Amino acid sequence: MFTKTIVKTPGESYIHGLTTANLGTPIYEKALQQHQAYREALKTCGVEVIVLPPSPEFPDSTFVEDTAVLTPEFAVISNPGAPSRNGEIREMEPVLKTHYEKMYHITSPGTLDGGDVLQIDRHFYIGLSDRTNLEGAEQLKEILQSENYQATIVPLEKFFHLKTGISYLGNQVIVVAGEFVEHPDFREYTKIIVPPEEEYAANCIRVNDYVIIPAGYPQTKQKINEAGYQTIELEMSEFRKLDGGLSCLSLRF
Ligand code: CIR
Repeated sequence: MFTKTIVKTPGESYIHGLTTANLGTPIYEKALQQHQAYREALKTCGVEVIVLPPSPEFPDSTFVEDTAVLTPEFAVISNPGAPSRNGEIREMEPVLKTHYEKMYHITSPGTLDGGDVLQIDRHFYIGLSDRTNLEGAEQLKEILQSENYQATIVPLEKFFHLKTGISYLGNQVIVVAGEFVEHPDFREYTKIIVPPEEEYAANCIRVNDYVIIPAGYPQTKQKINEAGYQTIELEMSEFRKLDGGLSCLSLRF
């Protein structure tokens, strides 16, 4: 059960953010509209939505998920692996301090993006990617274990972030695409398999009674509905252009 979320409005510099997607430059006005719809969807899920103002000096800072890992008991401030994004944590830390007494930090040479961290009940999975290195993953693993959580480090083959290809819906049900469909680390879970042509829909978020999914992925939507979840579909085109998925746009706690 989540009660709060943090989001950050994209600034005008958003269109200059990092990307590997080759889908063109985002249209700023449209990104703002899609962000507004995202906020409304979160409210429908019954959570408070804390909206932070844009940070023009950090084009990618609307992807707040990468700046922290949150649990009910403590927050871990990440150490984002992209140099142009690293300063985003300086703005997020004071915000999280107003909600958490206990804070940890990932420190250099360790790097870690929150998008590489998936929580499945008491077990965290930490992806090794271009953004999260082994040192950063091991720092997080140690913090989590000291707090009586389990942690497994998962080297990624192709996905950008761990959560680009996997989401947890609760009740031991995961949504998986690509390299995670047959991955031994996720063998024990019940899987909703996303077909290759709908791979972007593998990044979805369960928020209380709803699963928020990107619009335009009918097979995945149907499978999630058949598994017993209500869905809310959102247009995500302008975030997808910068490799961003639904989870990236919020911190949920
Ligand atoms: C970046 O390259 O960092 C951003 N353009 C996209 C970040 C997406 N975040 C996420 O998957 N958690």
